[in-house]
Amino acid sequence: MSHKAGFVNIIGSPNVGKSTLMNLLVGERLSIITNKAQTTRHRIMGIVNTDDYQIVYSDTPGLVNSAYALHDSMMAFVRTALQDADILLLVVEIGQKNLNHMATLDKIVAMDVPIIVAINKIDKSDEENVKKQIEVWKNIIPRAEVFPISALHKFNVESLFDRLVELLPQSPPFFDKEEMTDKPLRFFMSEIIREKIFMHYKKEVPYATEVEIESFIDKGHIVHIHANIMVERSTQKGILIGHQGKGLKRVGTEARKDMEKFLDKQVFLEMFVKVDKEWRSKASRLKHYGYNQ
Ligand SMILES: Nc1nc2c(ncn2[C@@H]2O[C@H](COP(=O)(O)OP(=O)(O)OP(=O)(O)O)[C@@H](O)[C@H]2O)c(=O)[nH]1
Ligand SMILES: [Mg+2]
Repeated sequence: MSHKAGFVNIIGSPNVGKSTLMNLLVGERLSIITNKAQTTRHRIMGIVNTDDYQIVYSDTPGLVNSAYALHDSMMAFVRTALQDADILLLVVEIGQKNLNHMATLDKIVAMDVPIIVAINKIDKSDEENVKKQIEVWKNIIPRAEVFPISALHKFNVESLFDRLVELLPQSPPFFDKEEMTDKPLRFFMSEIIREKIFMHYKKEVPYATEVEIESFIDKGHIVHIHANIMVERSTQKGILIGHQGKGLKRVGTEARKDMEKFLDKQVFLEMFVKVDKEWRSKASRLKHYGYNQ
């Protein structure tokens, strides 16, 4: 039998559960998840391999109307994901009657690859509403297949997965069959720290924060990680560190625990908070942090 492989690219509005769904489909905690919009900033690939097929999922940032250069980079990741999809997986949430970005919806409607709309968070609704919602999305994208799911409660995701495998085109694998992602370990370490900052800080602080792994040294039984947390202003630095350093300490403790789970090794984590003035609006800084493609 011939081999199947393809890119299943996950697109949608912010906070609808794209990352939750990708982690579930891949079976690993690759993407960070928080209850705040715009958590994901990169295109993150999660690869599922068997002898017969390879599915390359891409989690992408939620669709945004650009307010600063970082948003442009985030949307550039979405654009490439629209271009190279073999199957487009549009995630929406229950109650959502449209996409927050009409230009992207127009592009999706015009695509000639299979489109699946996953209506997520149906645990928050009832059967009647779910039926209505399916009709809403069938009207918006008539040729899409619609799957009501709950990524959080792992409901109906298996049938979605089976359908994706069916739709996968015949192709040799794109990546080595041992690979699970396109990103290096350092990337996941920085994302774990960012997740804790998104969880524990309000307003601008999470959005003004970037995390850079200065060094990652594997000493066998323990990994030494030195991370710089960059913020845009000194007031944000103060907020992040918190009274007597308690804020930063909490981030460090929680991040280290998650890193140890991810790496299955002991971790020694050192973090420093620094100011990188208006990094979100500067092309050169965004490039430095790995955003420009
Ligand atoms: N009730 C419910 N909540 C869910 C479900 N799936 C995800 N969530 C929650 O929705 C929030 C956003 O989830 P994410 O997976 O980070 O959403 P996202 O679409 O990746 O968000 P961005 O990266 O910001 O665009 C989190 O608090 C999740 O726990 C679901 O099936 N039901
Ligand atoms: Mg996400």
